[in-house]
Amino acid sequence: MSEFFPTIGKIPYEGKDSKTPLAFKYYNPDEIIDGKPMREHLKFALSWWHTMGGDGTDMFGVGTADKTWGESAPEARAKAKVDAAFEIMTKLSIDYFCFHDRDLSPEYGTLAETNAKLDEIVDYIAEKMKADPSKKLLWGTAKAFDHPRYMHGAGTSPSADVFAYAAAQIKKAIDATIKLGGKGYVFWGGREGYETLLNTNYALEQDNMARLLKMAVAYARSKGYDGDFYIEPKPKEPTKHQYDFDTATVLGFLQKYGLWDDFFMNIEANHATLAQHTFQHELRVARENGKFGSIDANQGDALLGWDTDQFPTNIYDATLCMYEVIKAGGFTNGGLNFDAKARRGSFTPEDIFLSYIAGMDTFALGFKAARALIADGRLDQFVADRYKSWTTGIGKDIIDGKADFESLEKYALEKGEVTDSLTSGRQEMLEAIINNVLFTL
Ligand code: XUL
Ligand code: CO
Repeated sequence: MSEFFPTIGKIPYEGKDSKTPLAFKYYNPDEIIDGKPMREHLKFALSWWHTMGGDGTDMFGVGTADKTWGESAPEARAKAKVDAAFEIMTKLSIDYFCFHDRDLSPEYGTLAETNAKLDEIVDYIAEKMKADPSKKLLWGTAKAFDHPRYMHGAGTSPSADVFAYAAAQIKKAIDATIKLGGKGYVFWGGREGYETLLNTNYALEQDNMARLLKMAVAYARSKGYDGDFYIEPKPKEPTKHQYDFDTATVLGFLQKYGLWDDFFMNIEANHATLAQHTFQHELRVARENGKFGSIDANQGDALLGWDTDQFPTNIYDATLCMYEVIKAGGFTNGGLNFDAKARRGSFTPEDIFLSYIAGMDTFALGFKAARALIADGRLDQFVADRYKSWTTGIGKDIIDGKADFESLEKYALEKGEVTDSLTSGRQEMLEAIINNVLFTL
């Protein structure tokens, strides 16, 4: 089979002093850290939609990158995409991929035909995976948001017919995920939200979304799927108000509808910042609730208020992200999916590789920096010390359930003013510690 990128070989690891653009400076896939290779710590994934399909089209102009893969017929192009994706993954030492059903194979005339064509591509991928078992599916999902039928939502559509269609589509995407051995299935609420409450039955839409999720879990489990389901929160875009606003909102939803045990979070950096949170905040909320699952790695632009899906190059954010991942015990079924696209002006085939190298090196360095921060211990020690009043005396009594309002009032009256017991938050010192650790790596 001929190569799609004949001028690009396997990307080598050359180390931080390398000036070679097409080489890793920090990501050394086979370097053993804490008993396992870096590639297994980071579990990088290629996003089929951006990498294989995204050609730079925006609302002001047509695509700038050629993503036809040399084929004009949809069936042939879908197959060529598979070949090209496997070549990219191999050359970049990426072990995982993620897809929406329609990224793999587009819609045809009827759902039956669409399903049959999707089956062919899924079978083709399964064959390629058999030939190269190092390639694995991280997660699958359904594109239940781009076709006009989903203009008012899928699971939250006012139309029961649309709900049924979405269920049929998701059922098939779950089949594809299971067939390819995926251990994750993602729900990103594409158009699950509203533009105006003037035309919206909020309560019914929420109940119906939960119904859809319950049916999805019941179906997948009945087929022997033992992986995770992920919800990927996003506050806005495409709808003005997305129901899965942020992690905290989703956790409340899962609890209310009895979905807690099956679902975890897929946290996307640019979605976090759209919700006016830091990436680390979303990861912390998920982790502390036992709901950390997977990551869509990218970054937004502080000056732009939308989901720019840029390749992540911010080392500070990547470090604090990996700090949370390590504290969560690392990835289990999840991984680090680059839900990211090269800028419209970065349109050449080399840019695919250069942008992944930039993102992968950022997270490899972030991983090392996070390990160094934890080994350094100053941050963790500071937090432990800051809360030490909860380990003895009145603090311990409160935690042990031995205090009530009467006893606390008595304590406060006897104690008098308590400002003496307060210590500085030392934010600036802590930020300087991060700089210190980062720049002595
Ligand atoms: C959209 C987004 C999606 C999900 C999968 O903002 O992040 O690509 O990751 O549907
Ligand atoms: Co995403």
